[in-house]
Amino acid sequence: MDKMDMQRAAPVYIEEELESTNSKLKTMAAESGTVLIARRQLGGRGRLGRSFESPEGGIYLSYLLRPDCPAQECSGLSALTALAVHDAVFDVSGVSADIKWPNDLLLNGKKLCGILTELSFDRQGRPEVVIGIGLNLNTAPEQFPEEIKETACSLYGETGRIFDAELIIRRLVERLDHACRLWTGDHAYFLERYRSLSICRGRDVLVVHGSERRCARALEINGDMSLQVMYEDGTQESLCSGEVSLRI
Ligand code: BT5
Repeated sequence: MDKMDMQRAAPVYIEEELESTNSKLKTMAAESGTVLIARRQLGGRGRLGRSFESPEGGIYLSYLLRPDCPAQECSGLSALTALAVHDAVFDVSGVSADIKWPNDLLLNGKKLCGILTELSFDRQGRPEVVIGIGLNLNTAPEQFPEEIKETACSLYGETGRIFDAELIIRRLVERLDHACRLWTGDHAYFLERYRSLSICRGRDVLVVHGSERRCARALEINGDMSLQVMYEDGTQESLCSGEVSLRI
């Protein structure tokens, strides 16, 4: 496994090809802060059993974190990650992507990045989180399969510029390190930034619960990162990211 030289305690590994960086990192019994990157994945995973297309050109990165907080407080980590990716992309390209609750980054309404955060417990019962990021960086639009051609985009496709993958990886790891260090501190700052970059608030959305679909108005992102929505009959619900997908 190649190692990237970065001034940090935990290693950053790079592989040409893996099934899934999240799956592999979980098996490595690695120290907190370890990063595993693949240039392409054969079985990239999304949420709820969905797949994440991972052709050459994208960045597929997993970050292991053993947080000093109870498991129930880990739910905000996806949001924190979305901010870190937003900032790393902005640092390198000057492009400010939108955040779509809970964990997508969009550019011109199309998906630029997906995040999959998986929580498990070590032998002592402490939480262990693998944060997976799939970022379409230099992916050519024709590399996307037909099913997602209309809904996916890459930074290259939207700007016409090719970006230095190593530079963006370095910025991303720095941003994630910084965010994870601050994680046990004040969440209010993150929440405010997340809210301000978020495109859901005040929009009409379609809430998908399994096979059921309901129209709703997205009201606010709550302090626990759930999304408060109001249905057409006036009833409200606070949605957890694990249960629903939003269609905007
Ligand atoms: C996600 O799931 O978007 C989370 C994706 C996380 C991928 C990273 S890559 C590194 C790490 N290792 C892994 O195995 N996974 C993580 P979800 O919100 O469920 O979205 C999945 C849906 O996005 C699919 O059903 C497609 O509609 C769409 N999609 C698939 N591949 C895409 C891509 N490359 N770009 C944009 N959209 C995509």
